Order: sequence, then structure tokens, then C-alpha cells
Amino acid sequence: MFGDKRVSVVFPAYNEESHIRRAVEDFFSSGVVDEVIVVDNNSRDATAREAGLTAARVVTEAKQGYGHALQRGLREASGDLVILAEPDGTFVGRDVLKLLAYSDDFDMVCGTRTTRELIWEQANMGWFLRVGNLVVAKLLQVLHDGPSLTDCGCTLRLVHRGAFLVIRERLTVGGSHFLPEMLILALKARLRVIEVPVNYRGRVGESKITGTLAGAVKTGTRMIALIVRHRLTS
Ligand SMILES: Nc1nc2c(ncn2[C@@H]2O[C@H](COP(=O)(O)OP(=O)(O)OP(=O)(O)O)[C@@H](O)[C@H]2O)c(=O)[nH]1
Ligand SMILES: [Mg+2]
Repeated sequence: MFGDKRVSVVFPAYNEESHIRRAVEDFFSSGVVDEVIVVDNNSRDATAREAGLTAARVVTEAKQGYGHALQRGLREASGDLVILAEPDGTFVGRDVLKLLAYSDDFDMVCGTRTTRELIWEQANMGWFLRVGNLVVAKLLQVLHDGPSLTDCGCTLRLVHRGAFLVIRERLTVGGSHFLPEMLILALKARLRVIEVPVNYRGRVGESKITGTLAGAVKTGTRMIALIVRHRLTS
């Protein structure tokens, strides 16, 4: 609970058997999380079984894709405040407190992974990815009249359930560029959005999106196309 509000955490999970248990435990240990939902996205490993050994609720999303998994989790979550995260060891459970600290004043609180002091040594956030994230976020900020943005691809973010209900029918992206769409729809709906710095650590297990240069460029290109398209169609 945070004040009188229930807090849910959503983990999209595709082959995350190596860290899922510890991730669920880490986020619960923040002391404020009431519910963790693991969205198993057709994992071929023991993700579902491992998650089943924790206090998390495990749901299966058949539509393959990062965005599909997150949308499913957002629909399943029962909390007043819903926090999206990843179960791969990159995020720190106690950072939910940073998001919650702003939740009274904002509808959506997005983490940013580009704060140099909070990028851990093993993290996949070298110069290219960091600057790439900064540039894409600034493009979104300028074209959509947003607050100061330095990262629009950080899964760790909080949204009020009521705010999600405002945008949910307009969400279309099932793939890796889901997060900027969520942000743009929130800005278009005049929801209050802010960004806060969060820790970014090295990953446990196999990377699926930005682990390769090709993967990072592909996702970045999709994000830019989405940001520009949304501006043109207002
Ligand atoms: N790529 C991908 N990820 C999925 C899918 N379904 C769920 N996920 C989860 O979405 C999250 C993001 O994928 P990651 O491989 O961590 O990608 P990333 O965060 O860009 O990069 P790294 O953490 O450095 O590997 C992870 O928690 C995945 O398990 C899917 O169909 N594709
Ligand atoms: Mg990750």
C-alpha cells in the first residue's frame, strides 16, 4: 500500500527463468507492493514454474510481444497504482519508492535509465545506447510538448489505474516500441507525466531487444517512426 492506494507490479516475461523468483521477491521486499503479476509470454523455459513458486499471480499471454505482454499485465492489475518493470535483474525493487513519491502529483511517473551516476558497470547502457535514448526522448518531448524527457524506453514506470483506463482503447503497439506510444497517448490526453532517475544494472539471462546493435537500432527506428507518425496525425 502507498497511503490508501493498492500497488501492483507487472513483469512481462519471456524466458526469464534465471531471475524471475529473485525479481518478484526483490520488488515485494520494498514493503509497499500488494500484488505482482507475471505475464508469461509463451516462455519455453521454466519461467512459469519458477514464478509459480512465489507470491506472484502468473497469467499467460499468447500474443507474442513485449507490448502485448505489458498491455495484458496492465489489464490484469487490480491496484490503484500499477508499476511496470522487468524481471531480468536490470531494475532495483526499492526504486518503486521513487516512482511512488511523485504519484500524488502525476498520473504517470516514468523512470529514466540515462542518469550516468545510476548506470551500473555491467549495465547494457554504453555511450551509443545512452545517447540514442536521449535523442529519441528529446524528439518525443519536442514533437509532443512533453515534460523534460531523457529516456522513453524505460519499462520501469508507474501509471494510475484511472489514467490507464483513459488511454487503454487507443493502445495499438504489441512490439518493442510500446512504451513511447503509451507516453504519447498520455500526453495527448493531457495526463500529467514526469520522469525520475532510476538505477540500471546488468541483465541476468538472455537479452531479447536491445542486447545487439541491430536490435537496438531496429527498436529505435520504430520508436522514431511512431513519434513522427503520431505528430502528423495529431
Ligand atoms: N523481446 C521480448 N521481450 C518480451 C516478450 N515478451 C515478454 N518480454 C519481456 O520484456 C522485457 C524486455 O526484454 P529484454 O530482453 O529485457 O530487452 P531490453 O530490456 O531492451 O534489453 P536487456 O535488458 O539489456 O536485455 C523482458 O522482461 C522480457 O522477458 C517478447 O515477446 N519479446
Ligand atoms: Mg531488460
